[in-house]
Amino acid sequence: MTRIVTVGAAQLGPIARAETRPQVVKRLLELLRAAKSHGCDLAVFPELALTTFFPRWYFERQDEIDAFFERAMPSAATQPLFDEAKRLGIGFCLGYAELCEEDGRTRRFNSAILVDQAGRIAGKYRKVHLPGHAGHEPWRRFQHLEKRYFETGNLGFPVFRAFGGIFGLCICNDRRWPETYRVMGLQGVEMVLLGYNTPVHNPPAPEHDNLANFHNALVMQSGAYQNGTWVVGVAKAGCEEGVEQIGNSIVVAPSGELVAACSTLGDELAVARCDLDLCNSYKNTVFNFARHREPQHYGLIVERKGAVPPPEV
Ligand code: CDT
Repeated sequence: MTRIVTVGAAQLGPIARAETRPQVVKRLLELLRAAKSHGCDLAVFPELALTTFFPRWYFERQDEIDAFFERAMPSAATQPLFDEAKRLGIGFCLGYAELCEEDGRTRRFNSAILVDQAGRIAGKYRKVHLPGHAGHEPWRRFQHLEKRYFETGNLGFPVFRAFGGIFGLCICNDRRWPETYRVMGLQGVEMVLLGYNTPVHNPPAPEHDNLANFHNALVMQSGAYQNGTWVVGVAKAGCEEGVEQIGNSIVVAPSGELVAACSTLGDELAVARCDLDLCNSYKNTVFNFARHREPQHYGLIVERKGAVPPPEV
């Protein structure tokens, strides 16, 4: 059997701080139309795709921070994207900063949505693994203040039925954690969509800098193979406000192989024709979880209050 989903990894080049939402949405619309003309069912945009990566700055004024957030989705600025996607009959995945009223208070999340070909929001995810720090660290060349500006996502790692298959979302740093893929893998995920903003330079560990692209591919290729799923990873790339960010947006098959990749650090589309049924070849054999996974033998100690912490090594 074949269940083909043609996907466009819609990489963005840098977004300047001064760039307005309408200017950014115009870029997204161009990529969306290019994706449609290449036969895509779905275009995947990066993390925080509507603004510059603002956690690189320390802001004290809440109104300055909140200017980067969307209060509704669609928002007035993103409505043209929804309208055009519906008109073209193409879906999309979009990362954005979400401000909402929930549990009687204002909350802020680093979020992503999956929109189907009819323009309906088919799924939403809020980033769980927030990297960086919460306090100003002036010794850094640039900040990474996700822990200051966002709350930890409270939706788990759900999967969604869309595009004739089972889809999951995660965001940037989530891709480095095996749990991300495994939690979705245990729910039968067939395609994981994710966007990222990854600086080449990691101030606390500069010795990793020359491995940034290697680690990017490594985590997505292993996550795909070990869970028998497609993975589509899409960058906001290039030199944004003086900070170099990696590109290397890729589409990974359930075999772990790369089937499409971007080659620039600018706005670029990489297209792959993905057969969701290829997942079965892995999910029904090597990674048949029901037959071969042995969680009861992993010696897993569930964290509990009062448990003795492991010795420091
Ligand atoms: N946006 C985001 O999550 N970026 C982080 C940078 C951490 S530094 C290694 C990432 O994991 O790519």
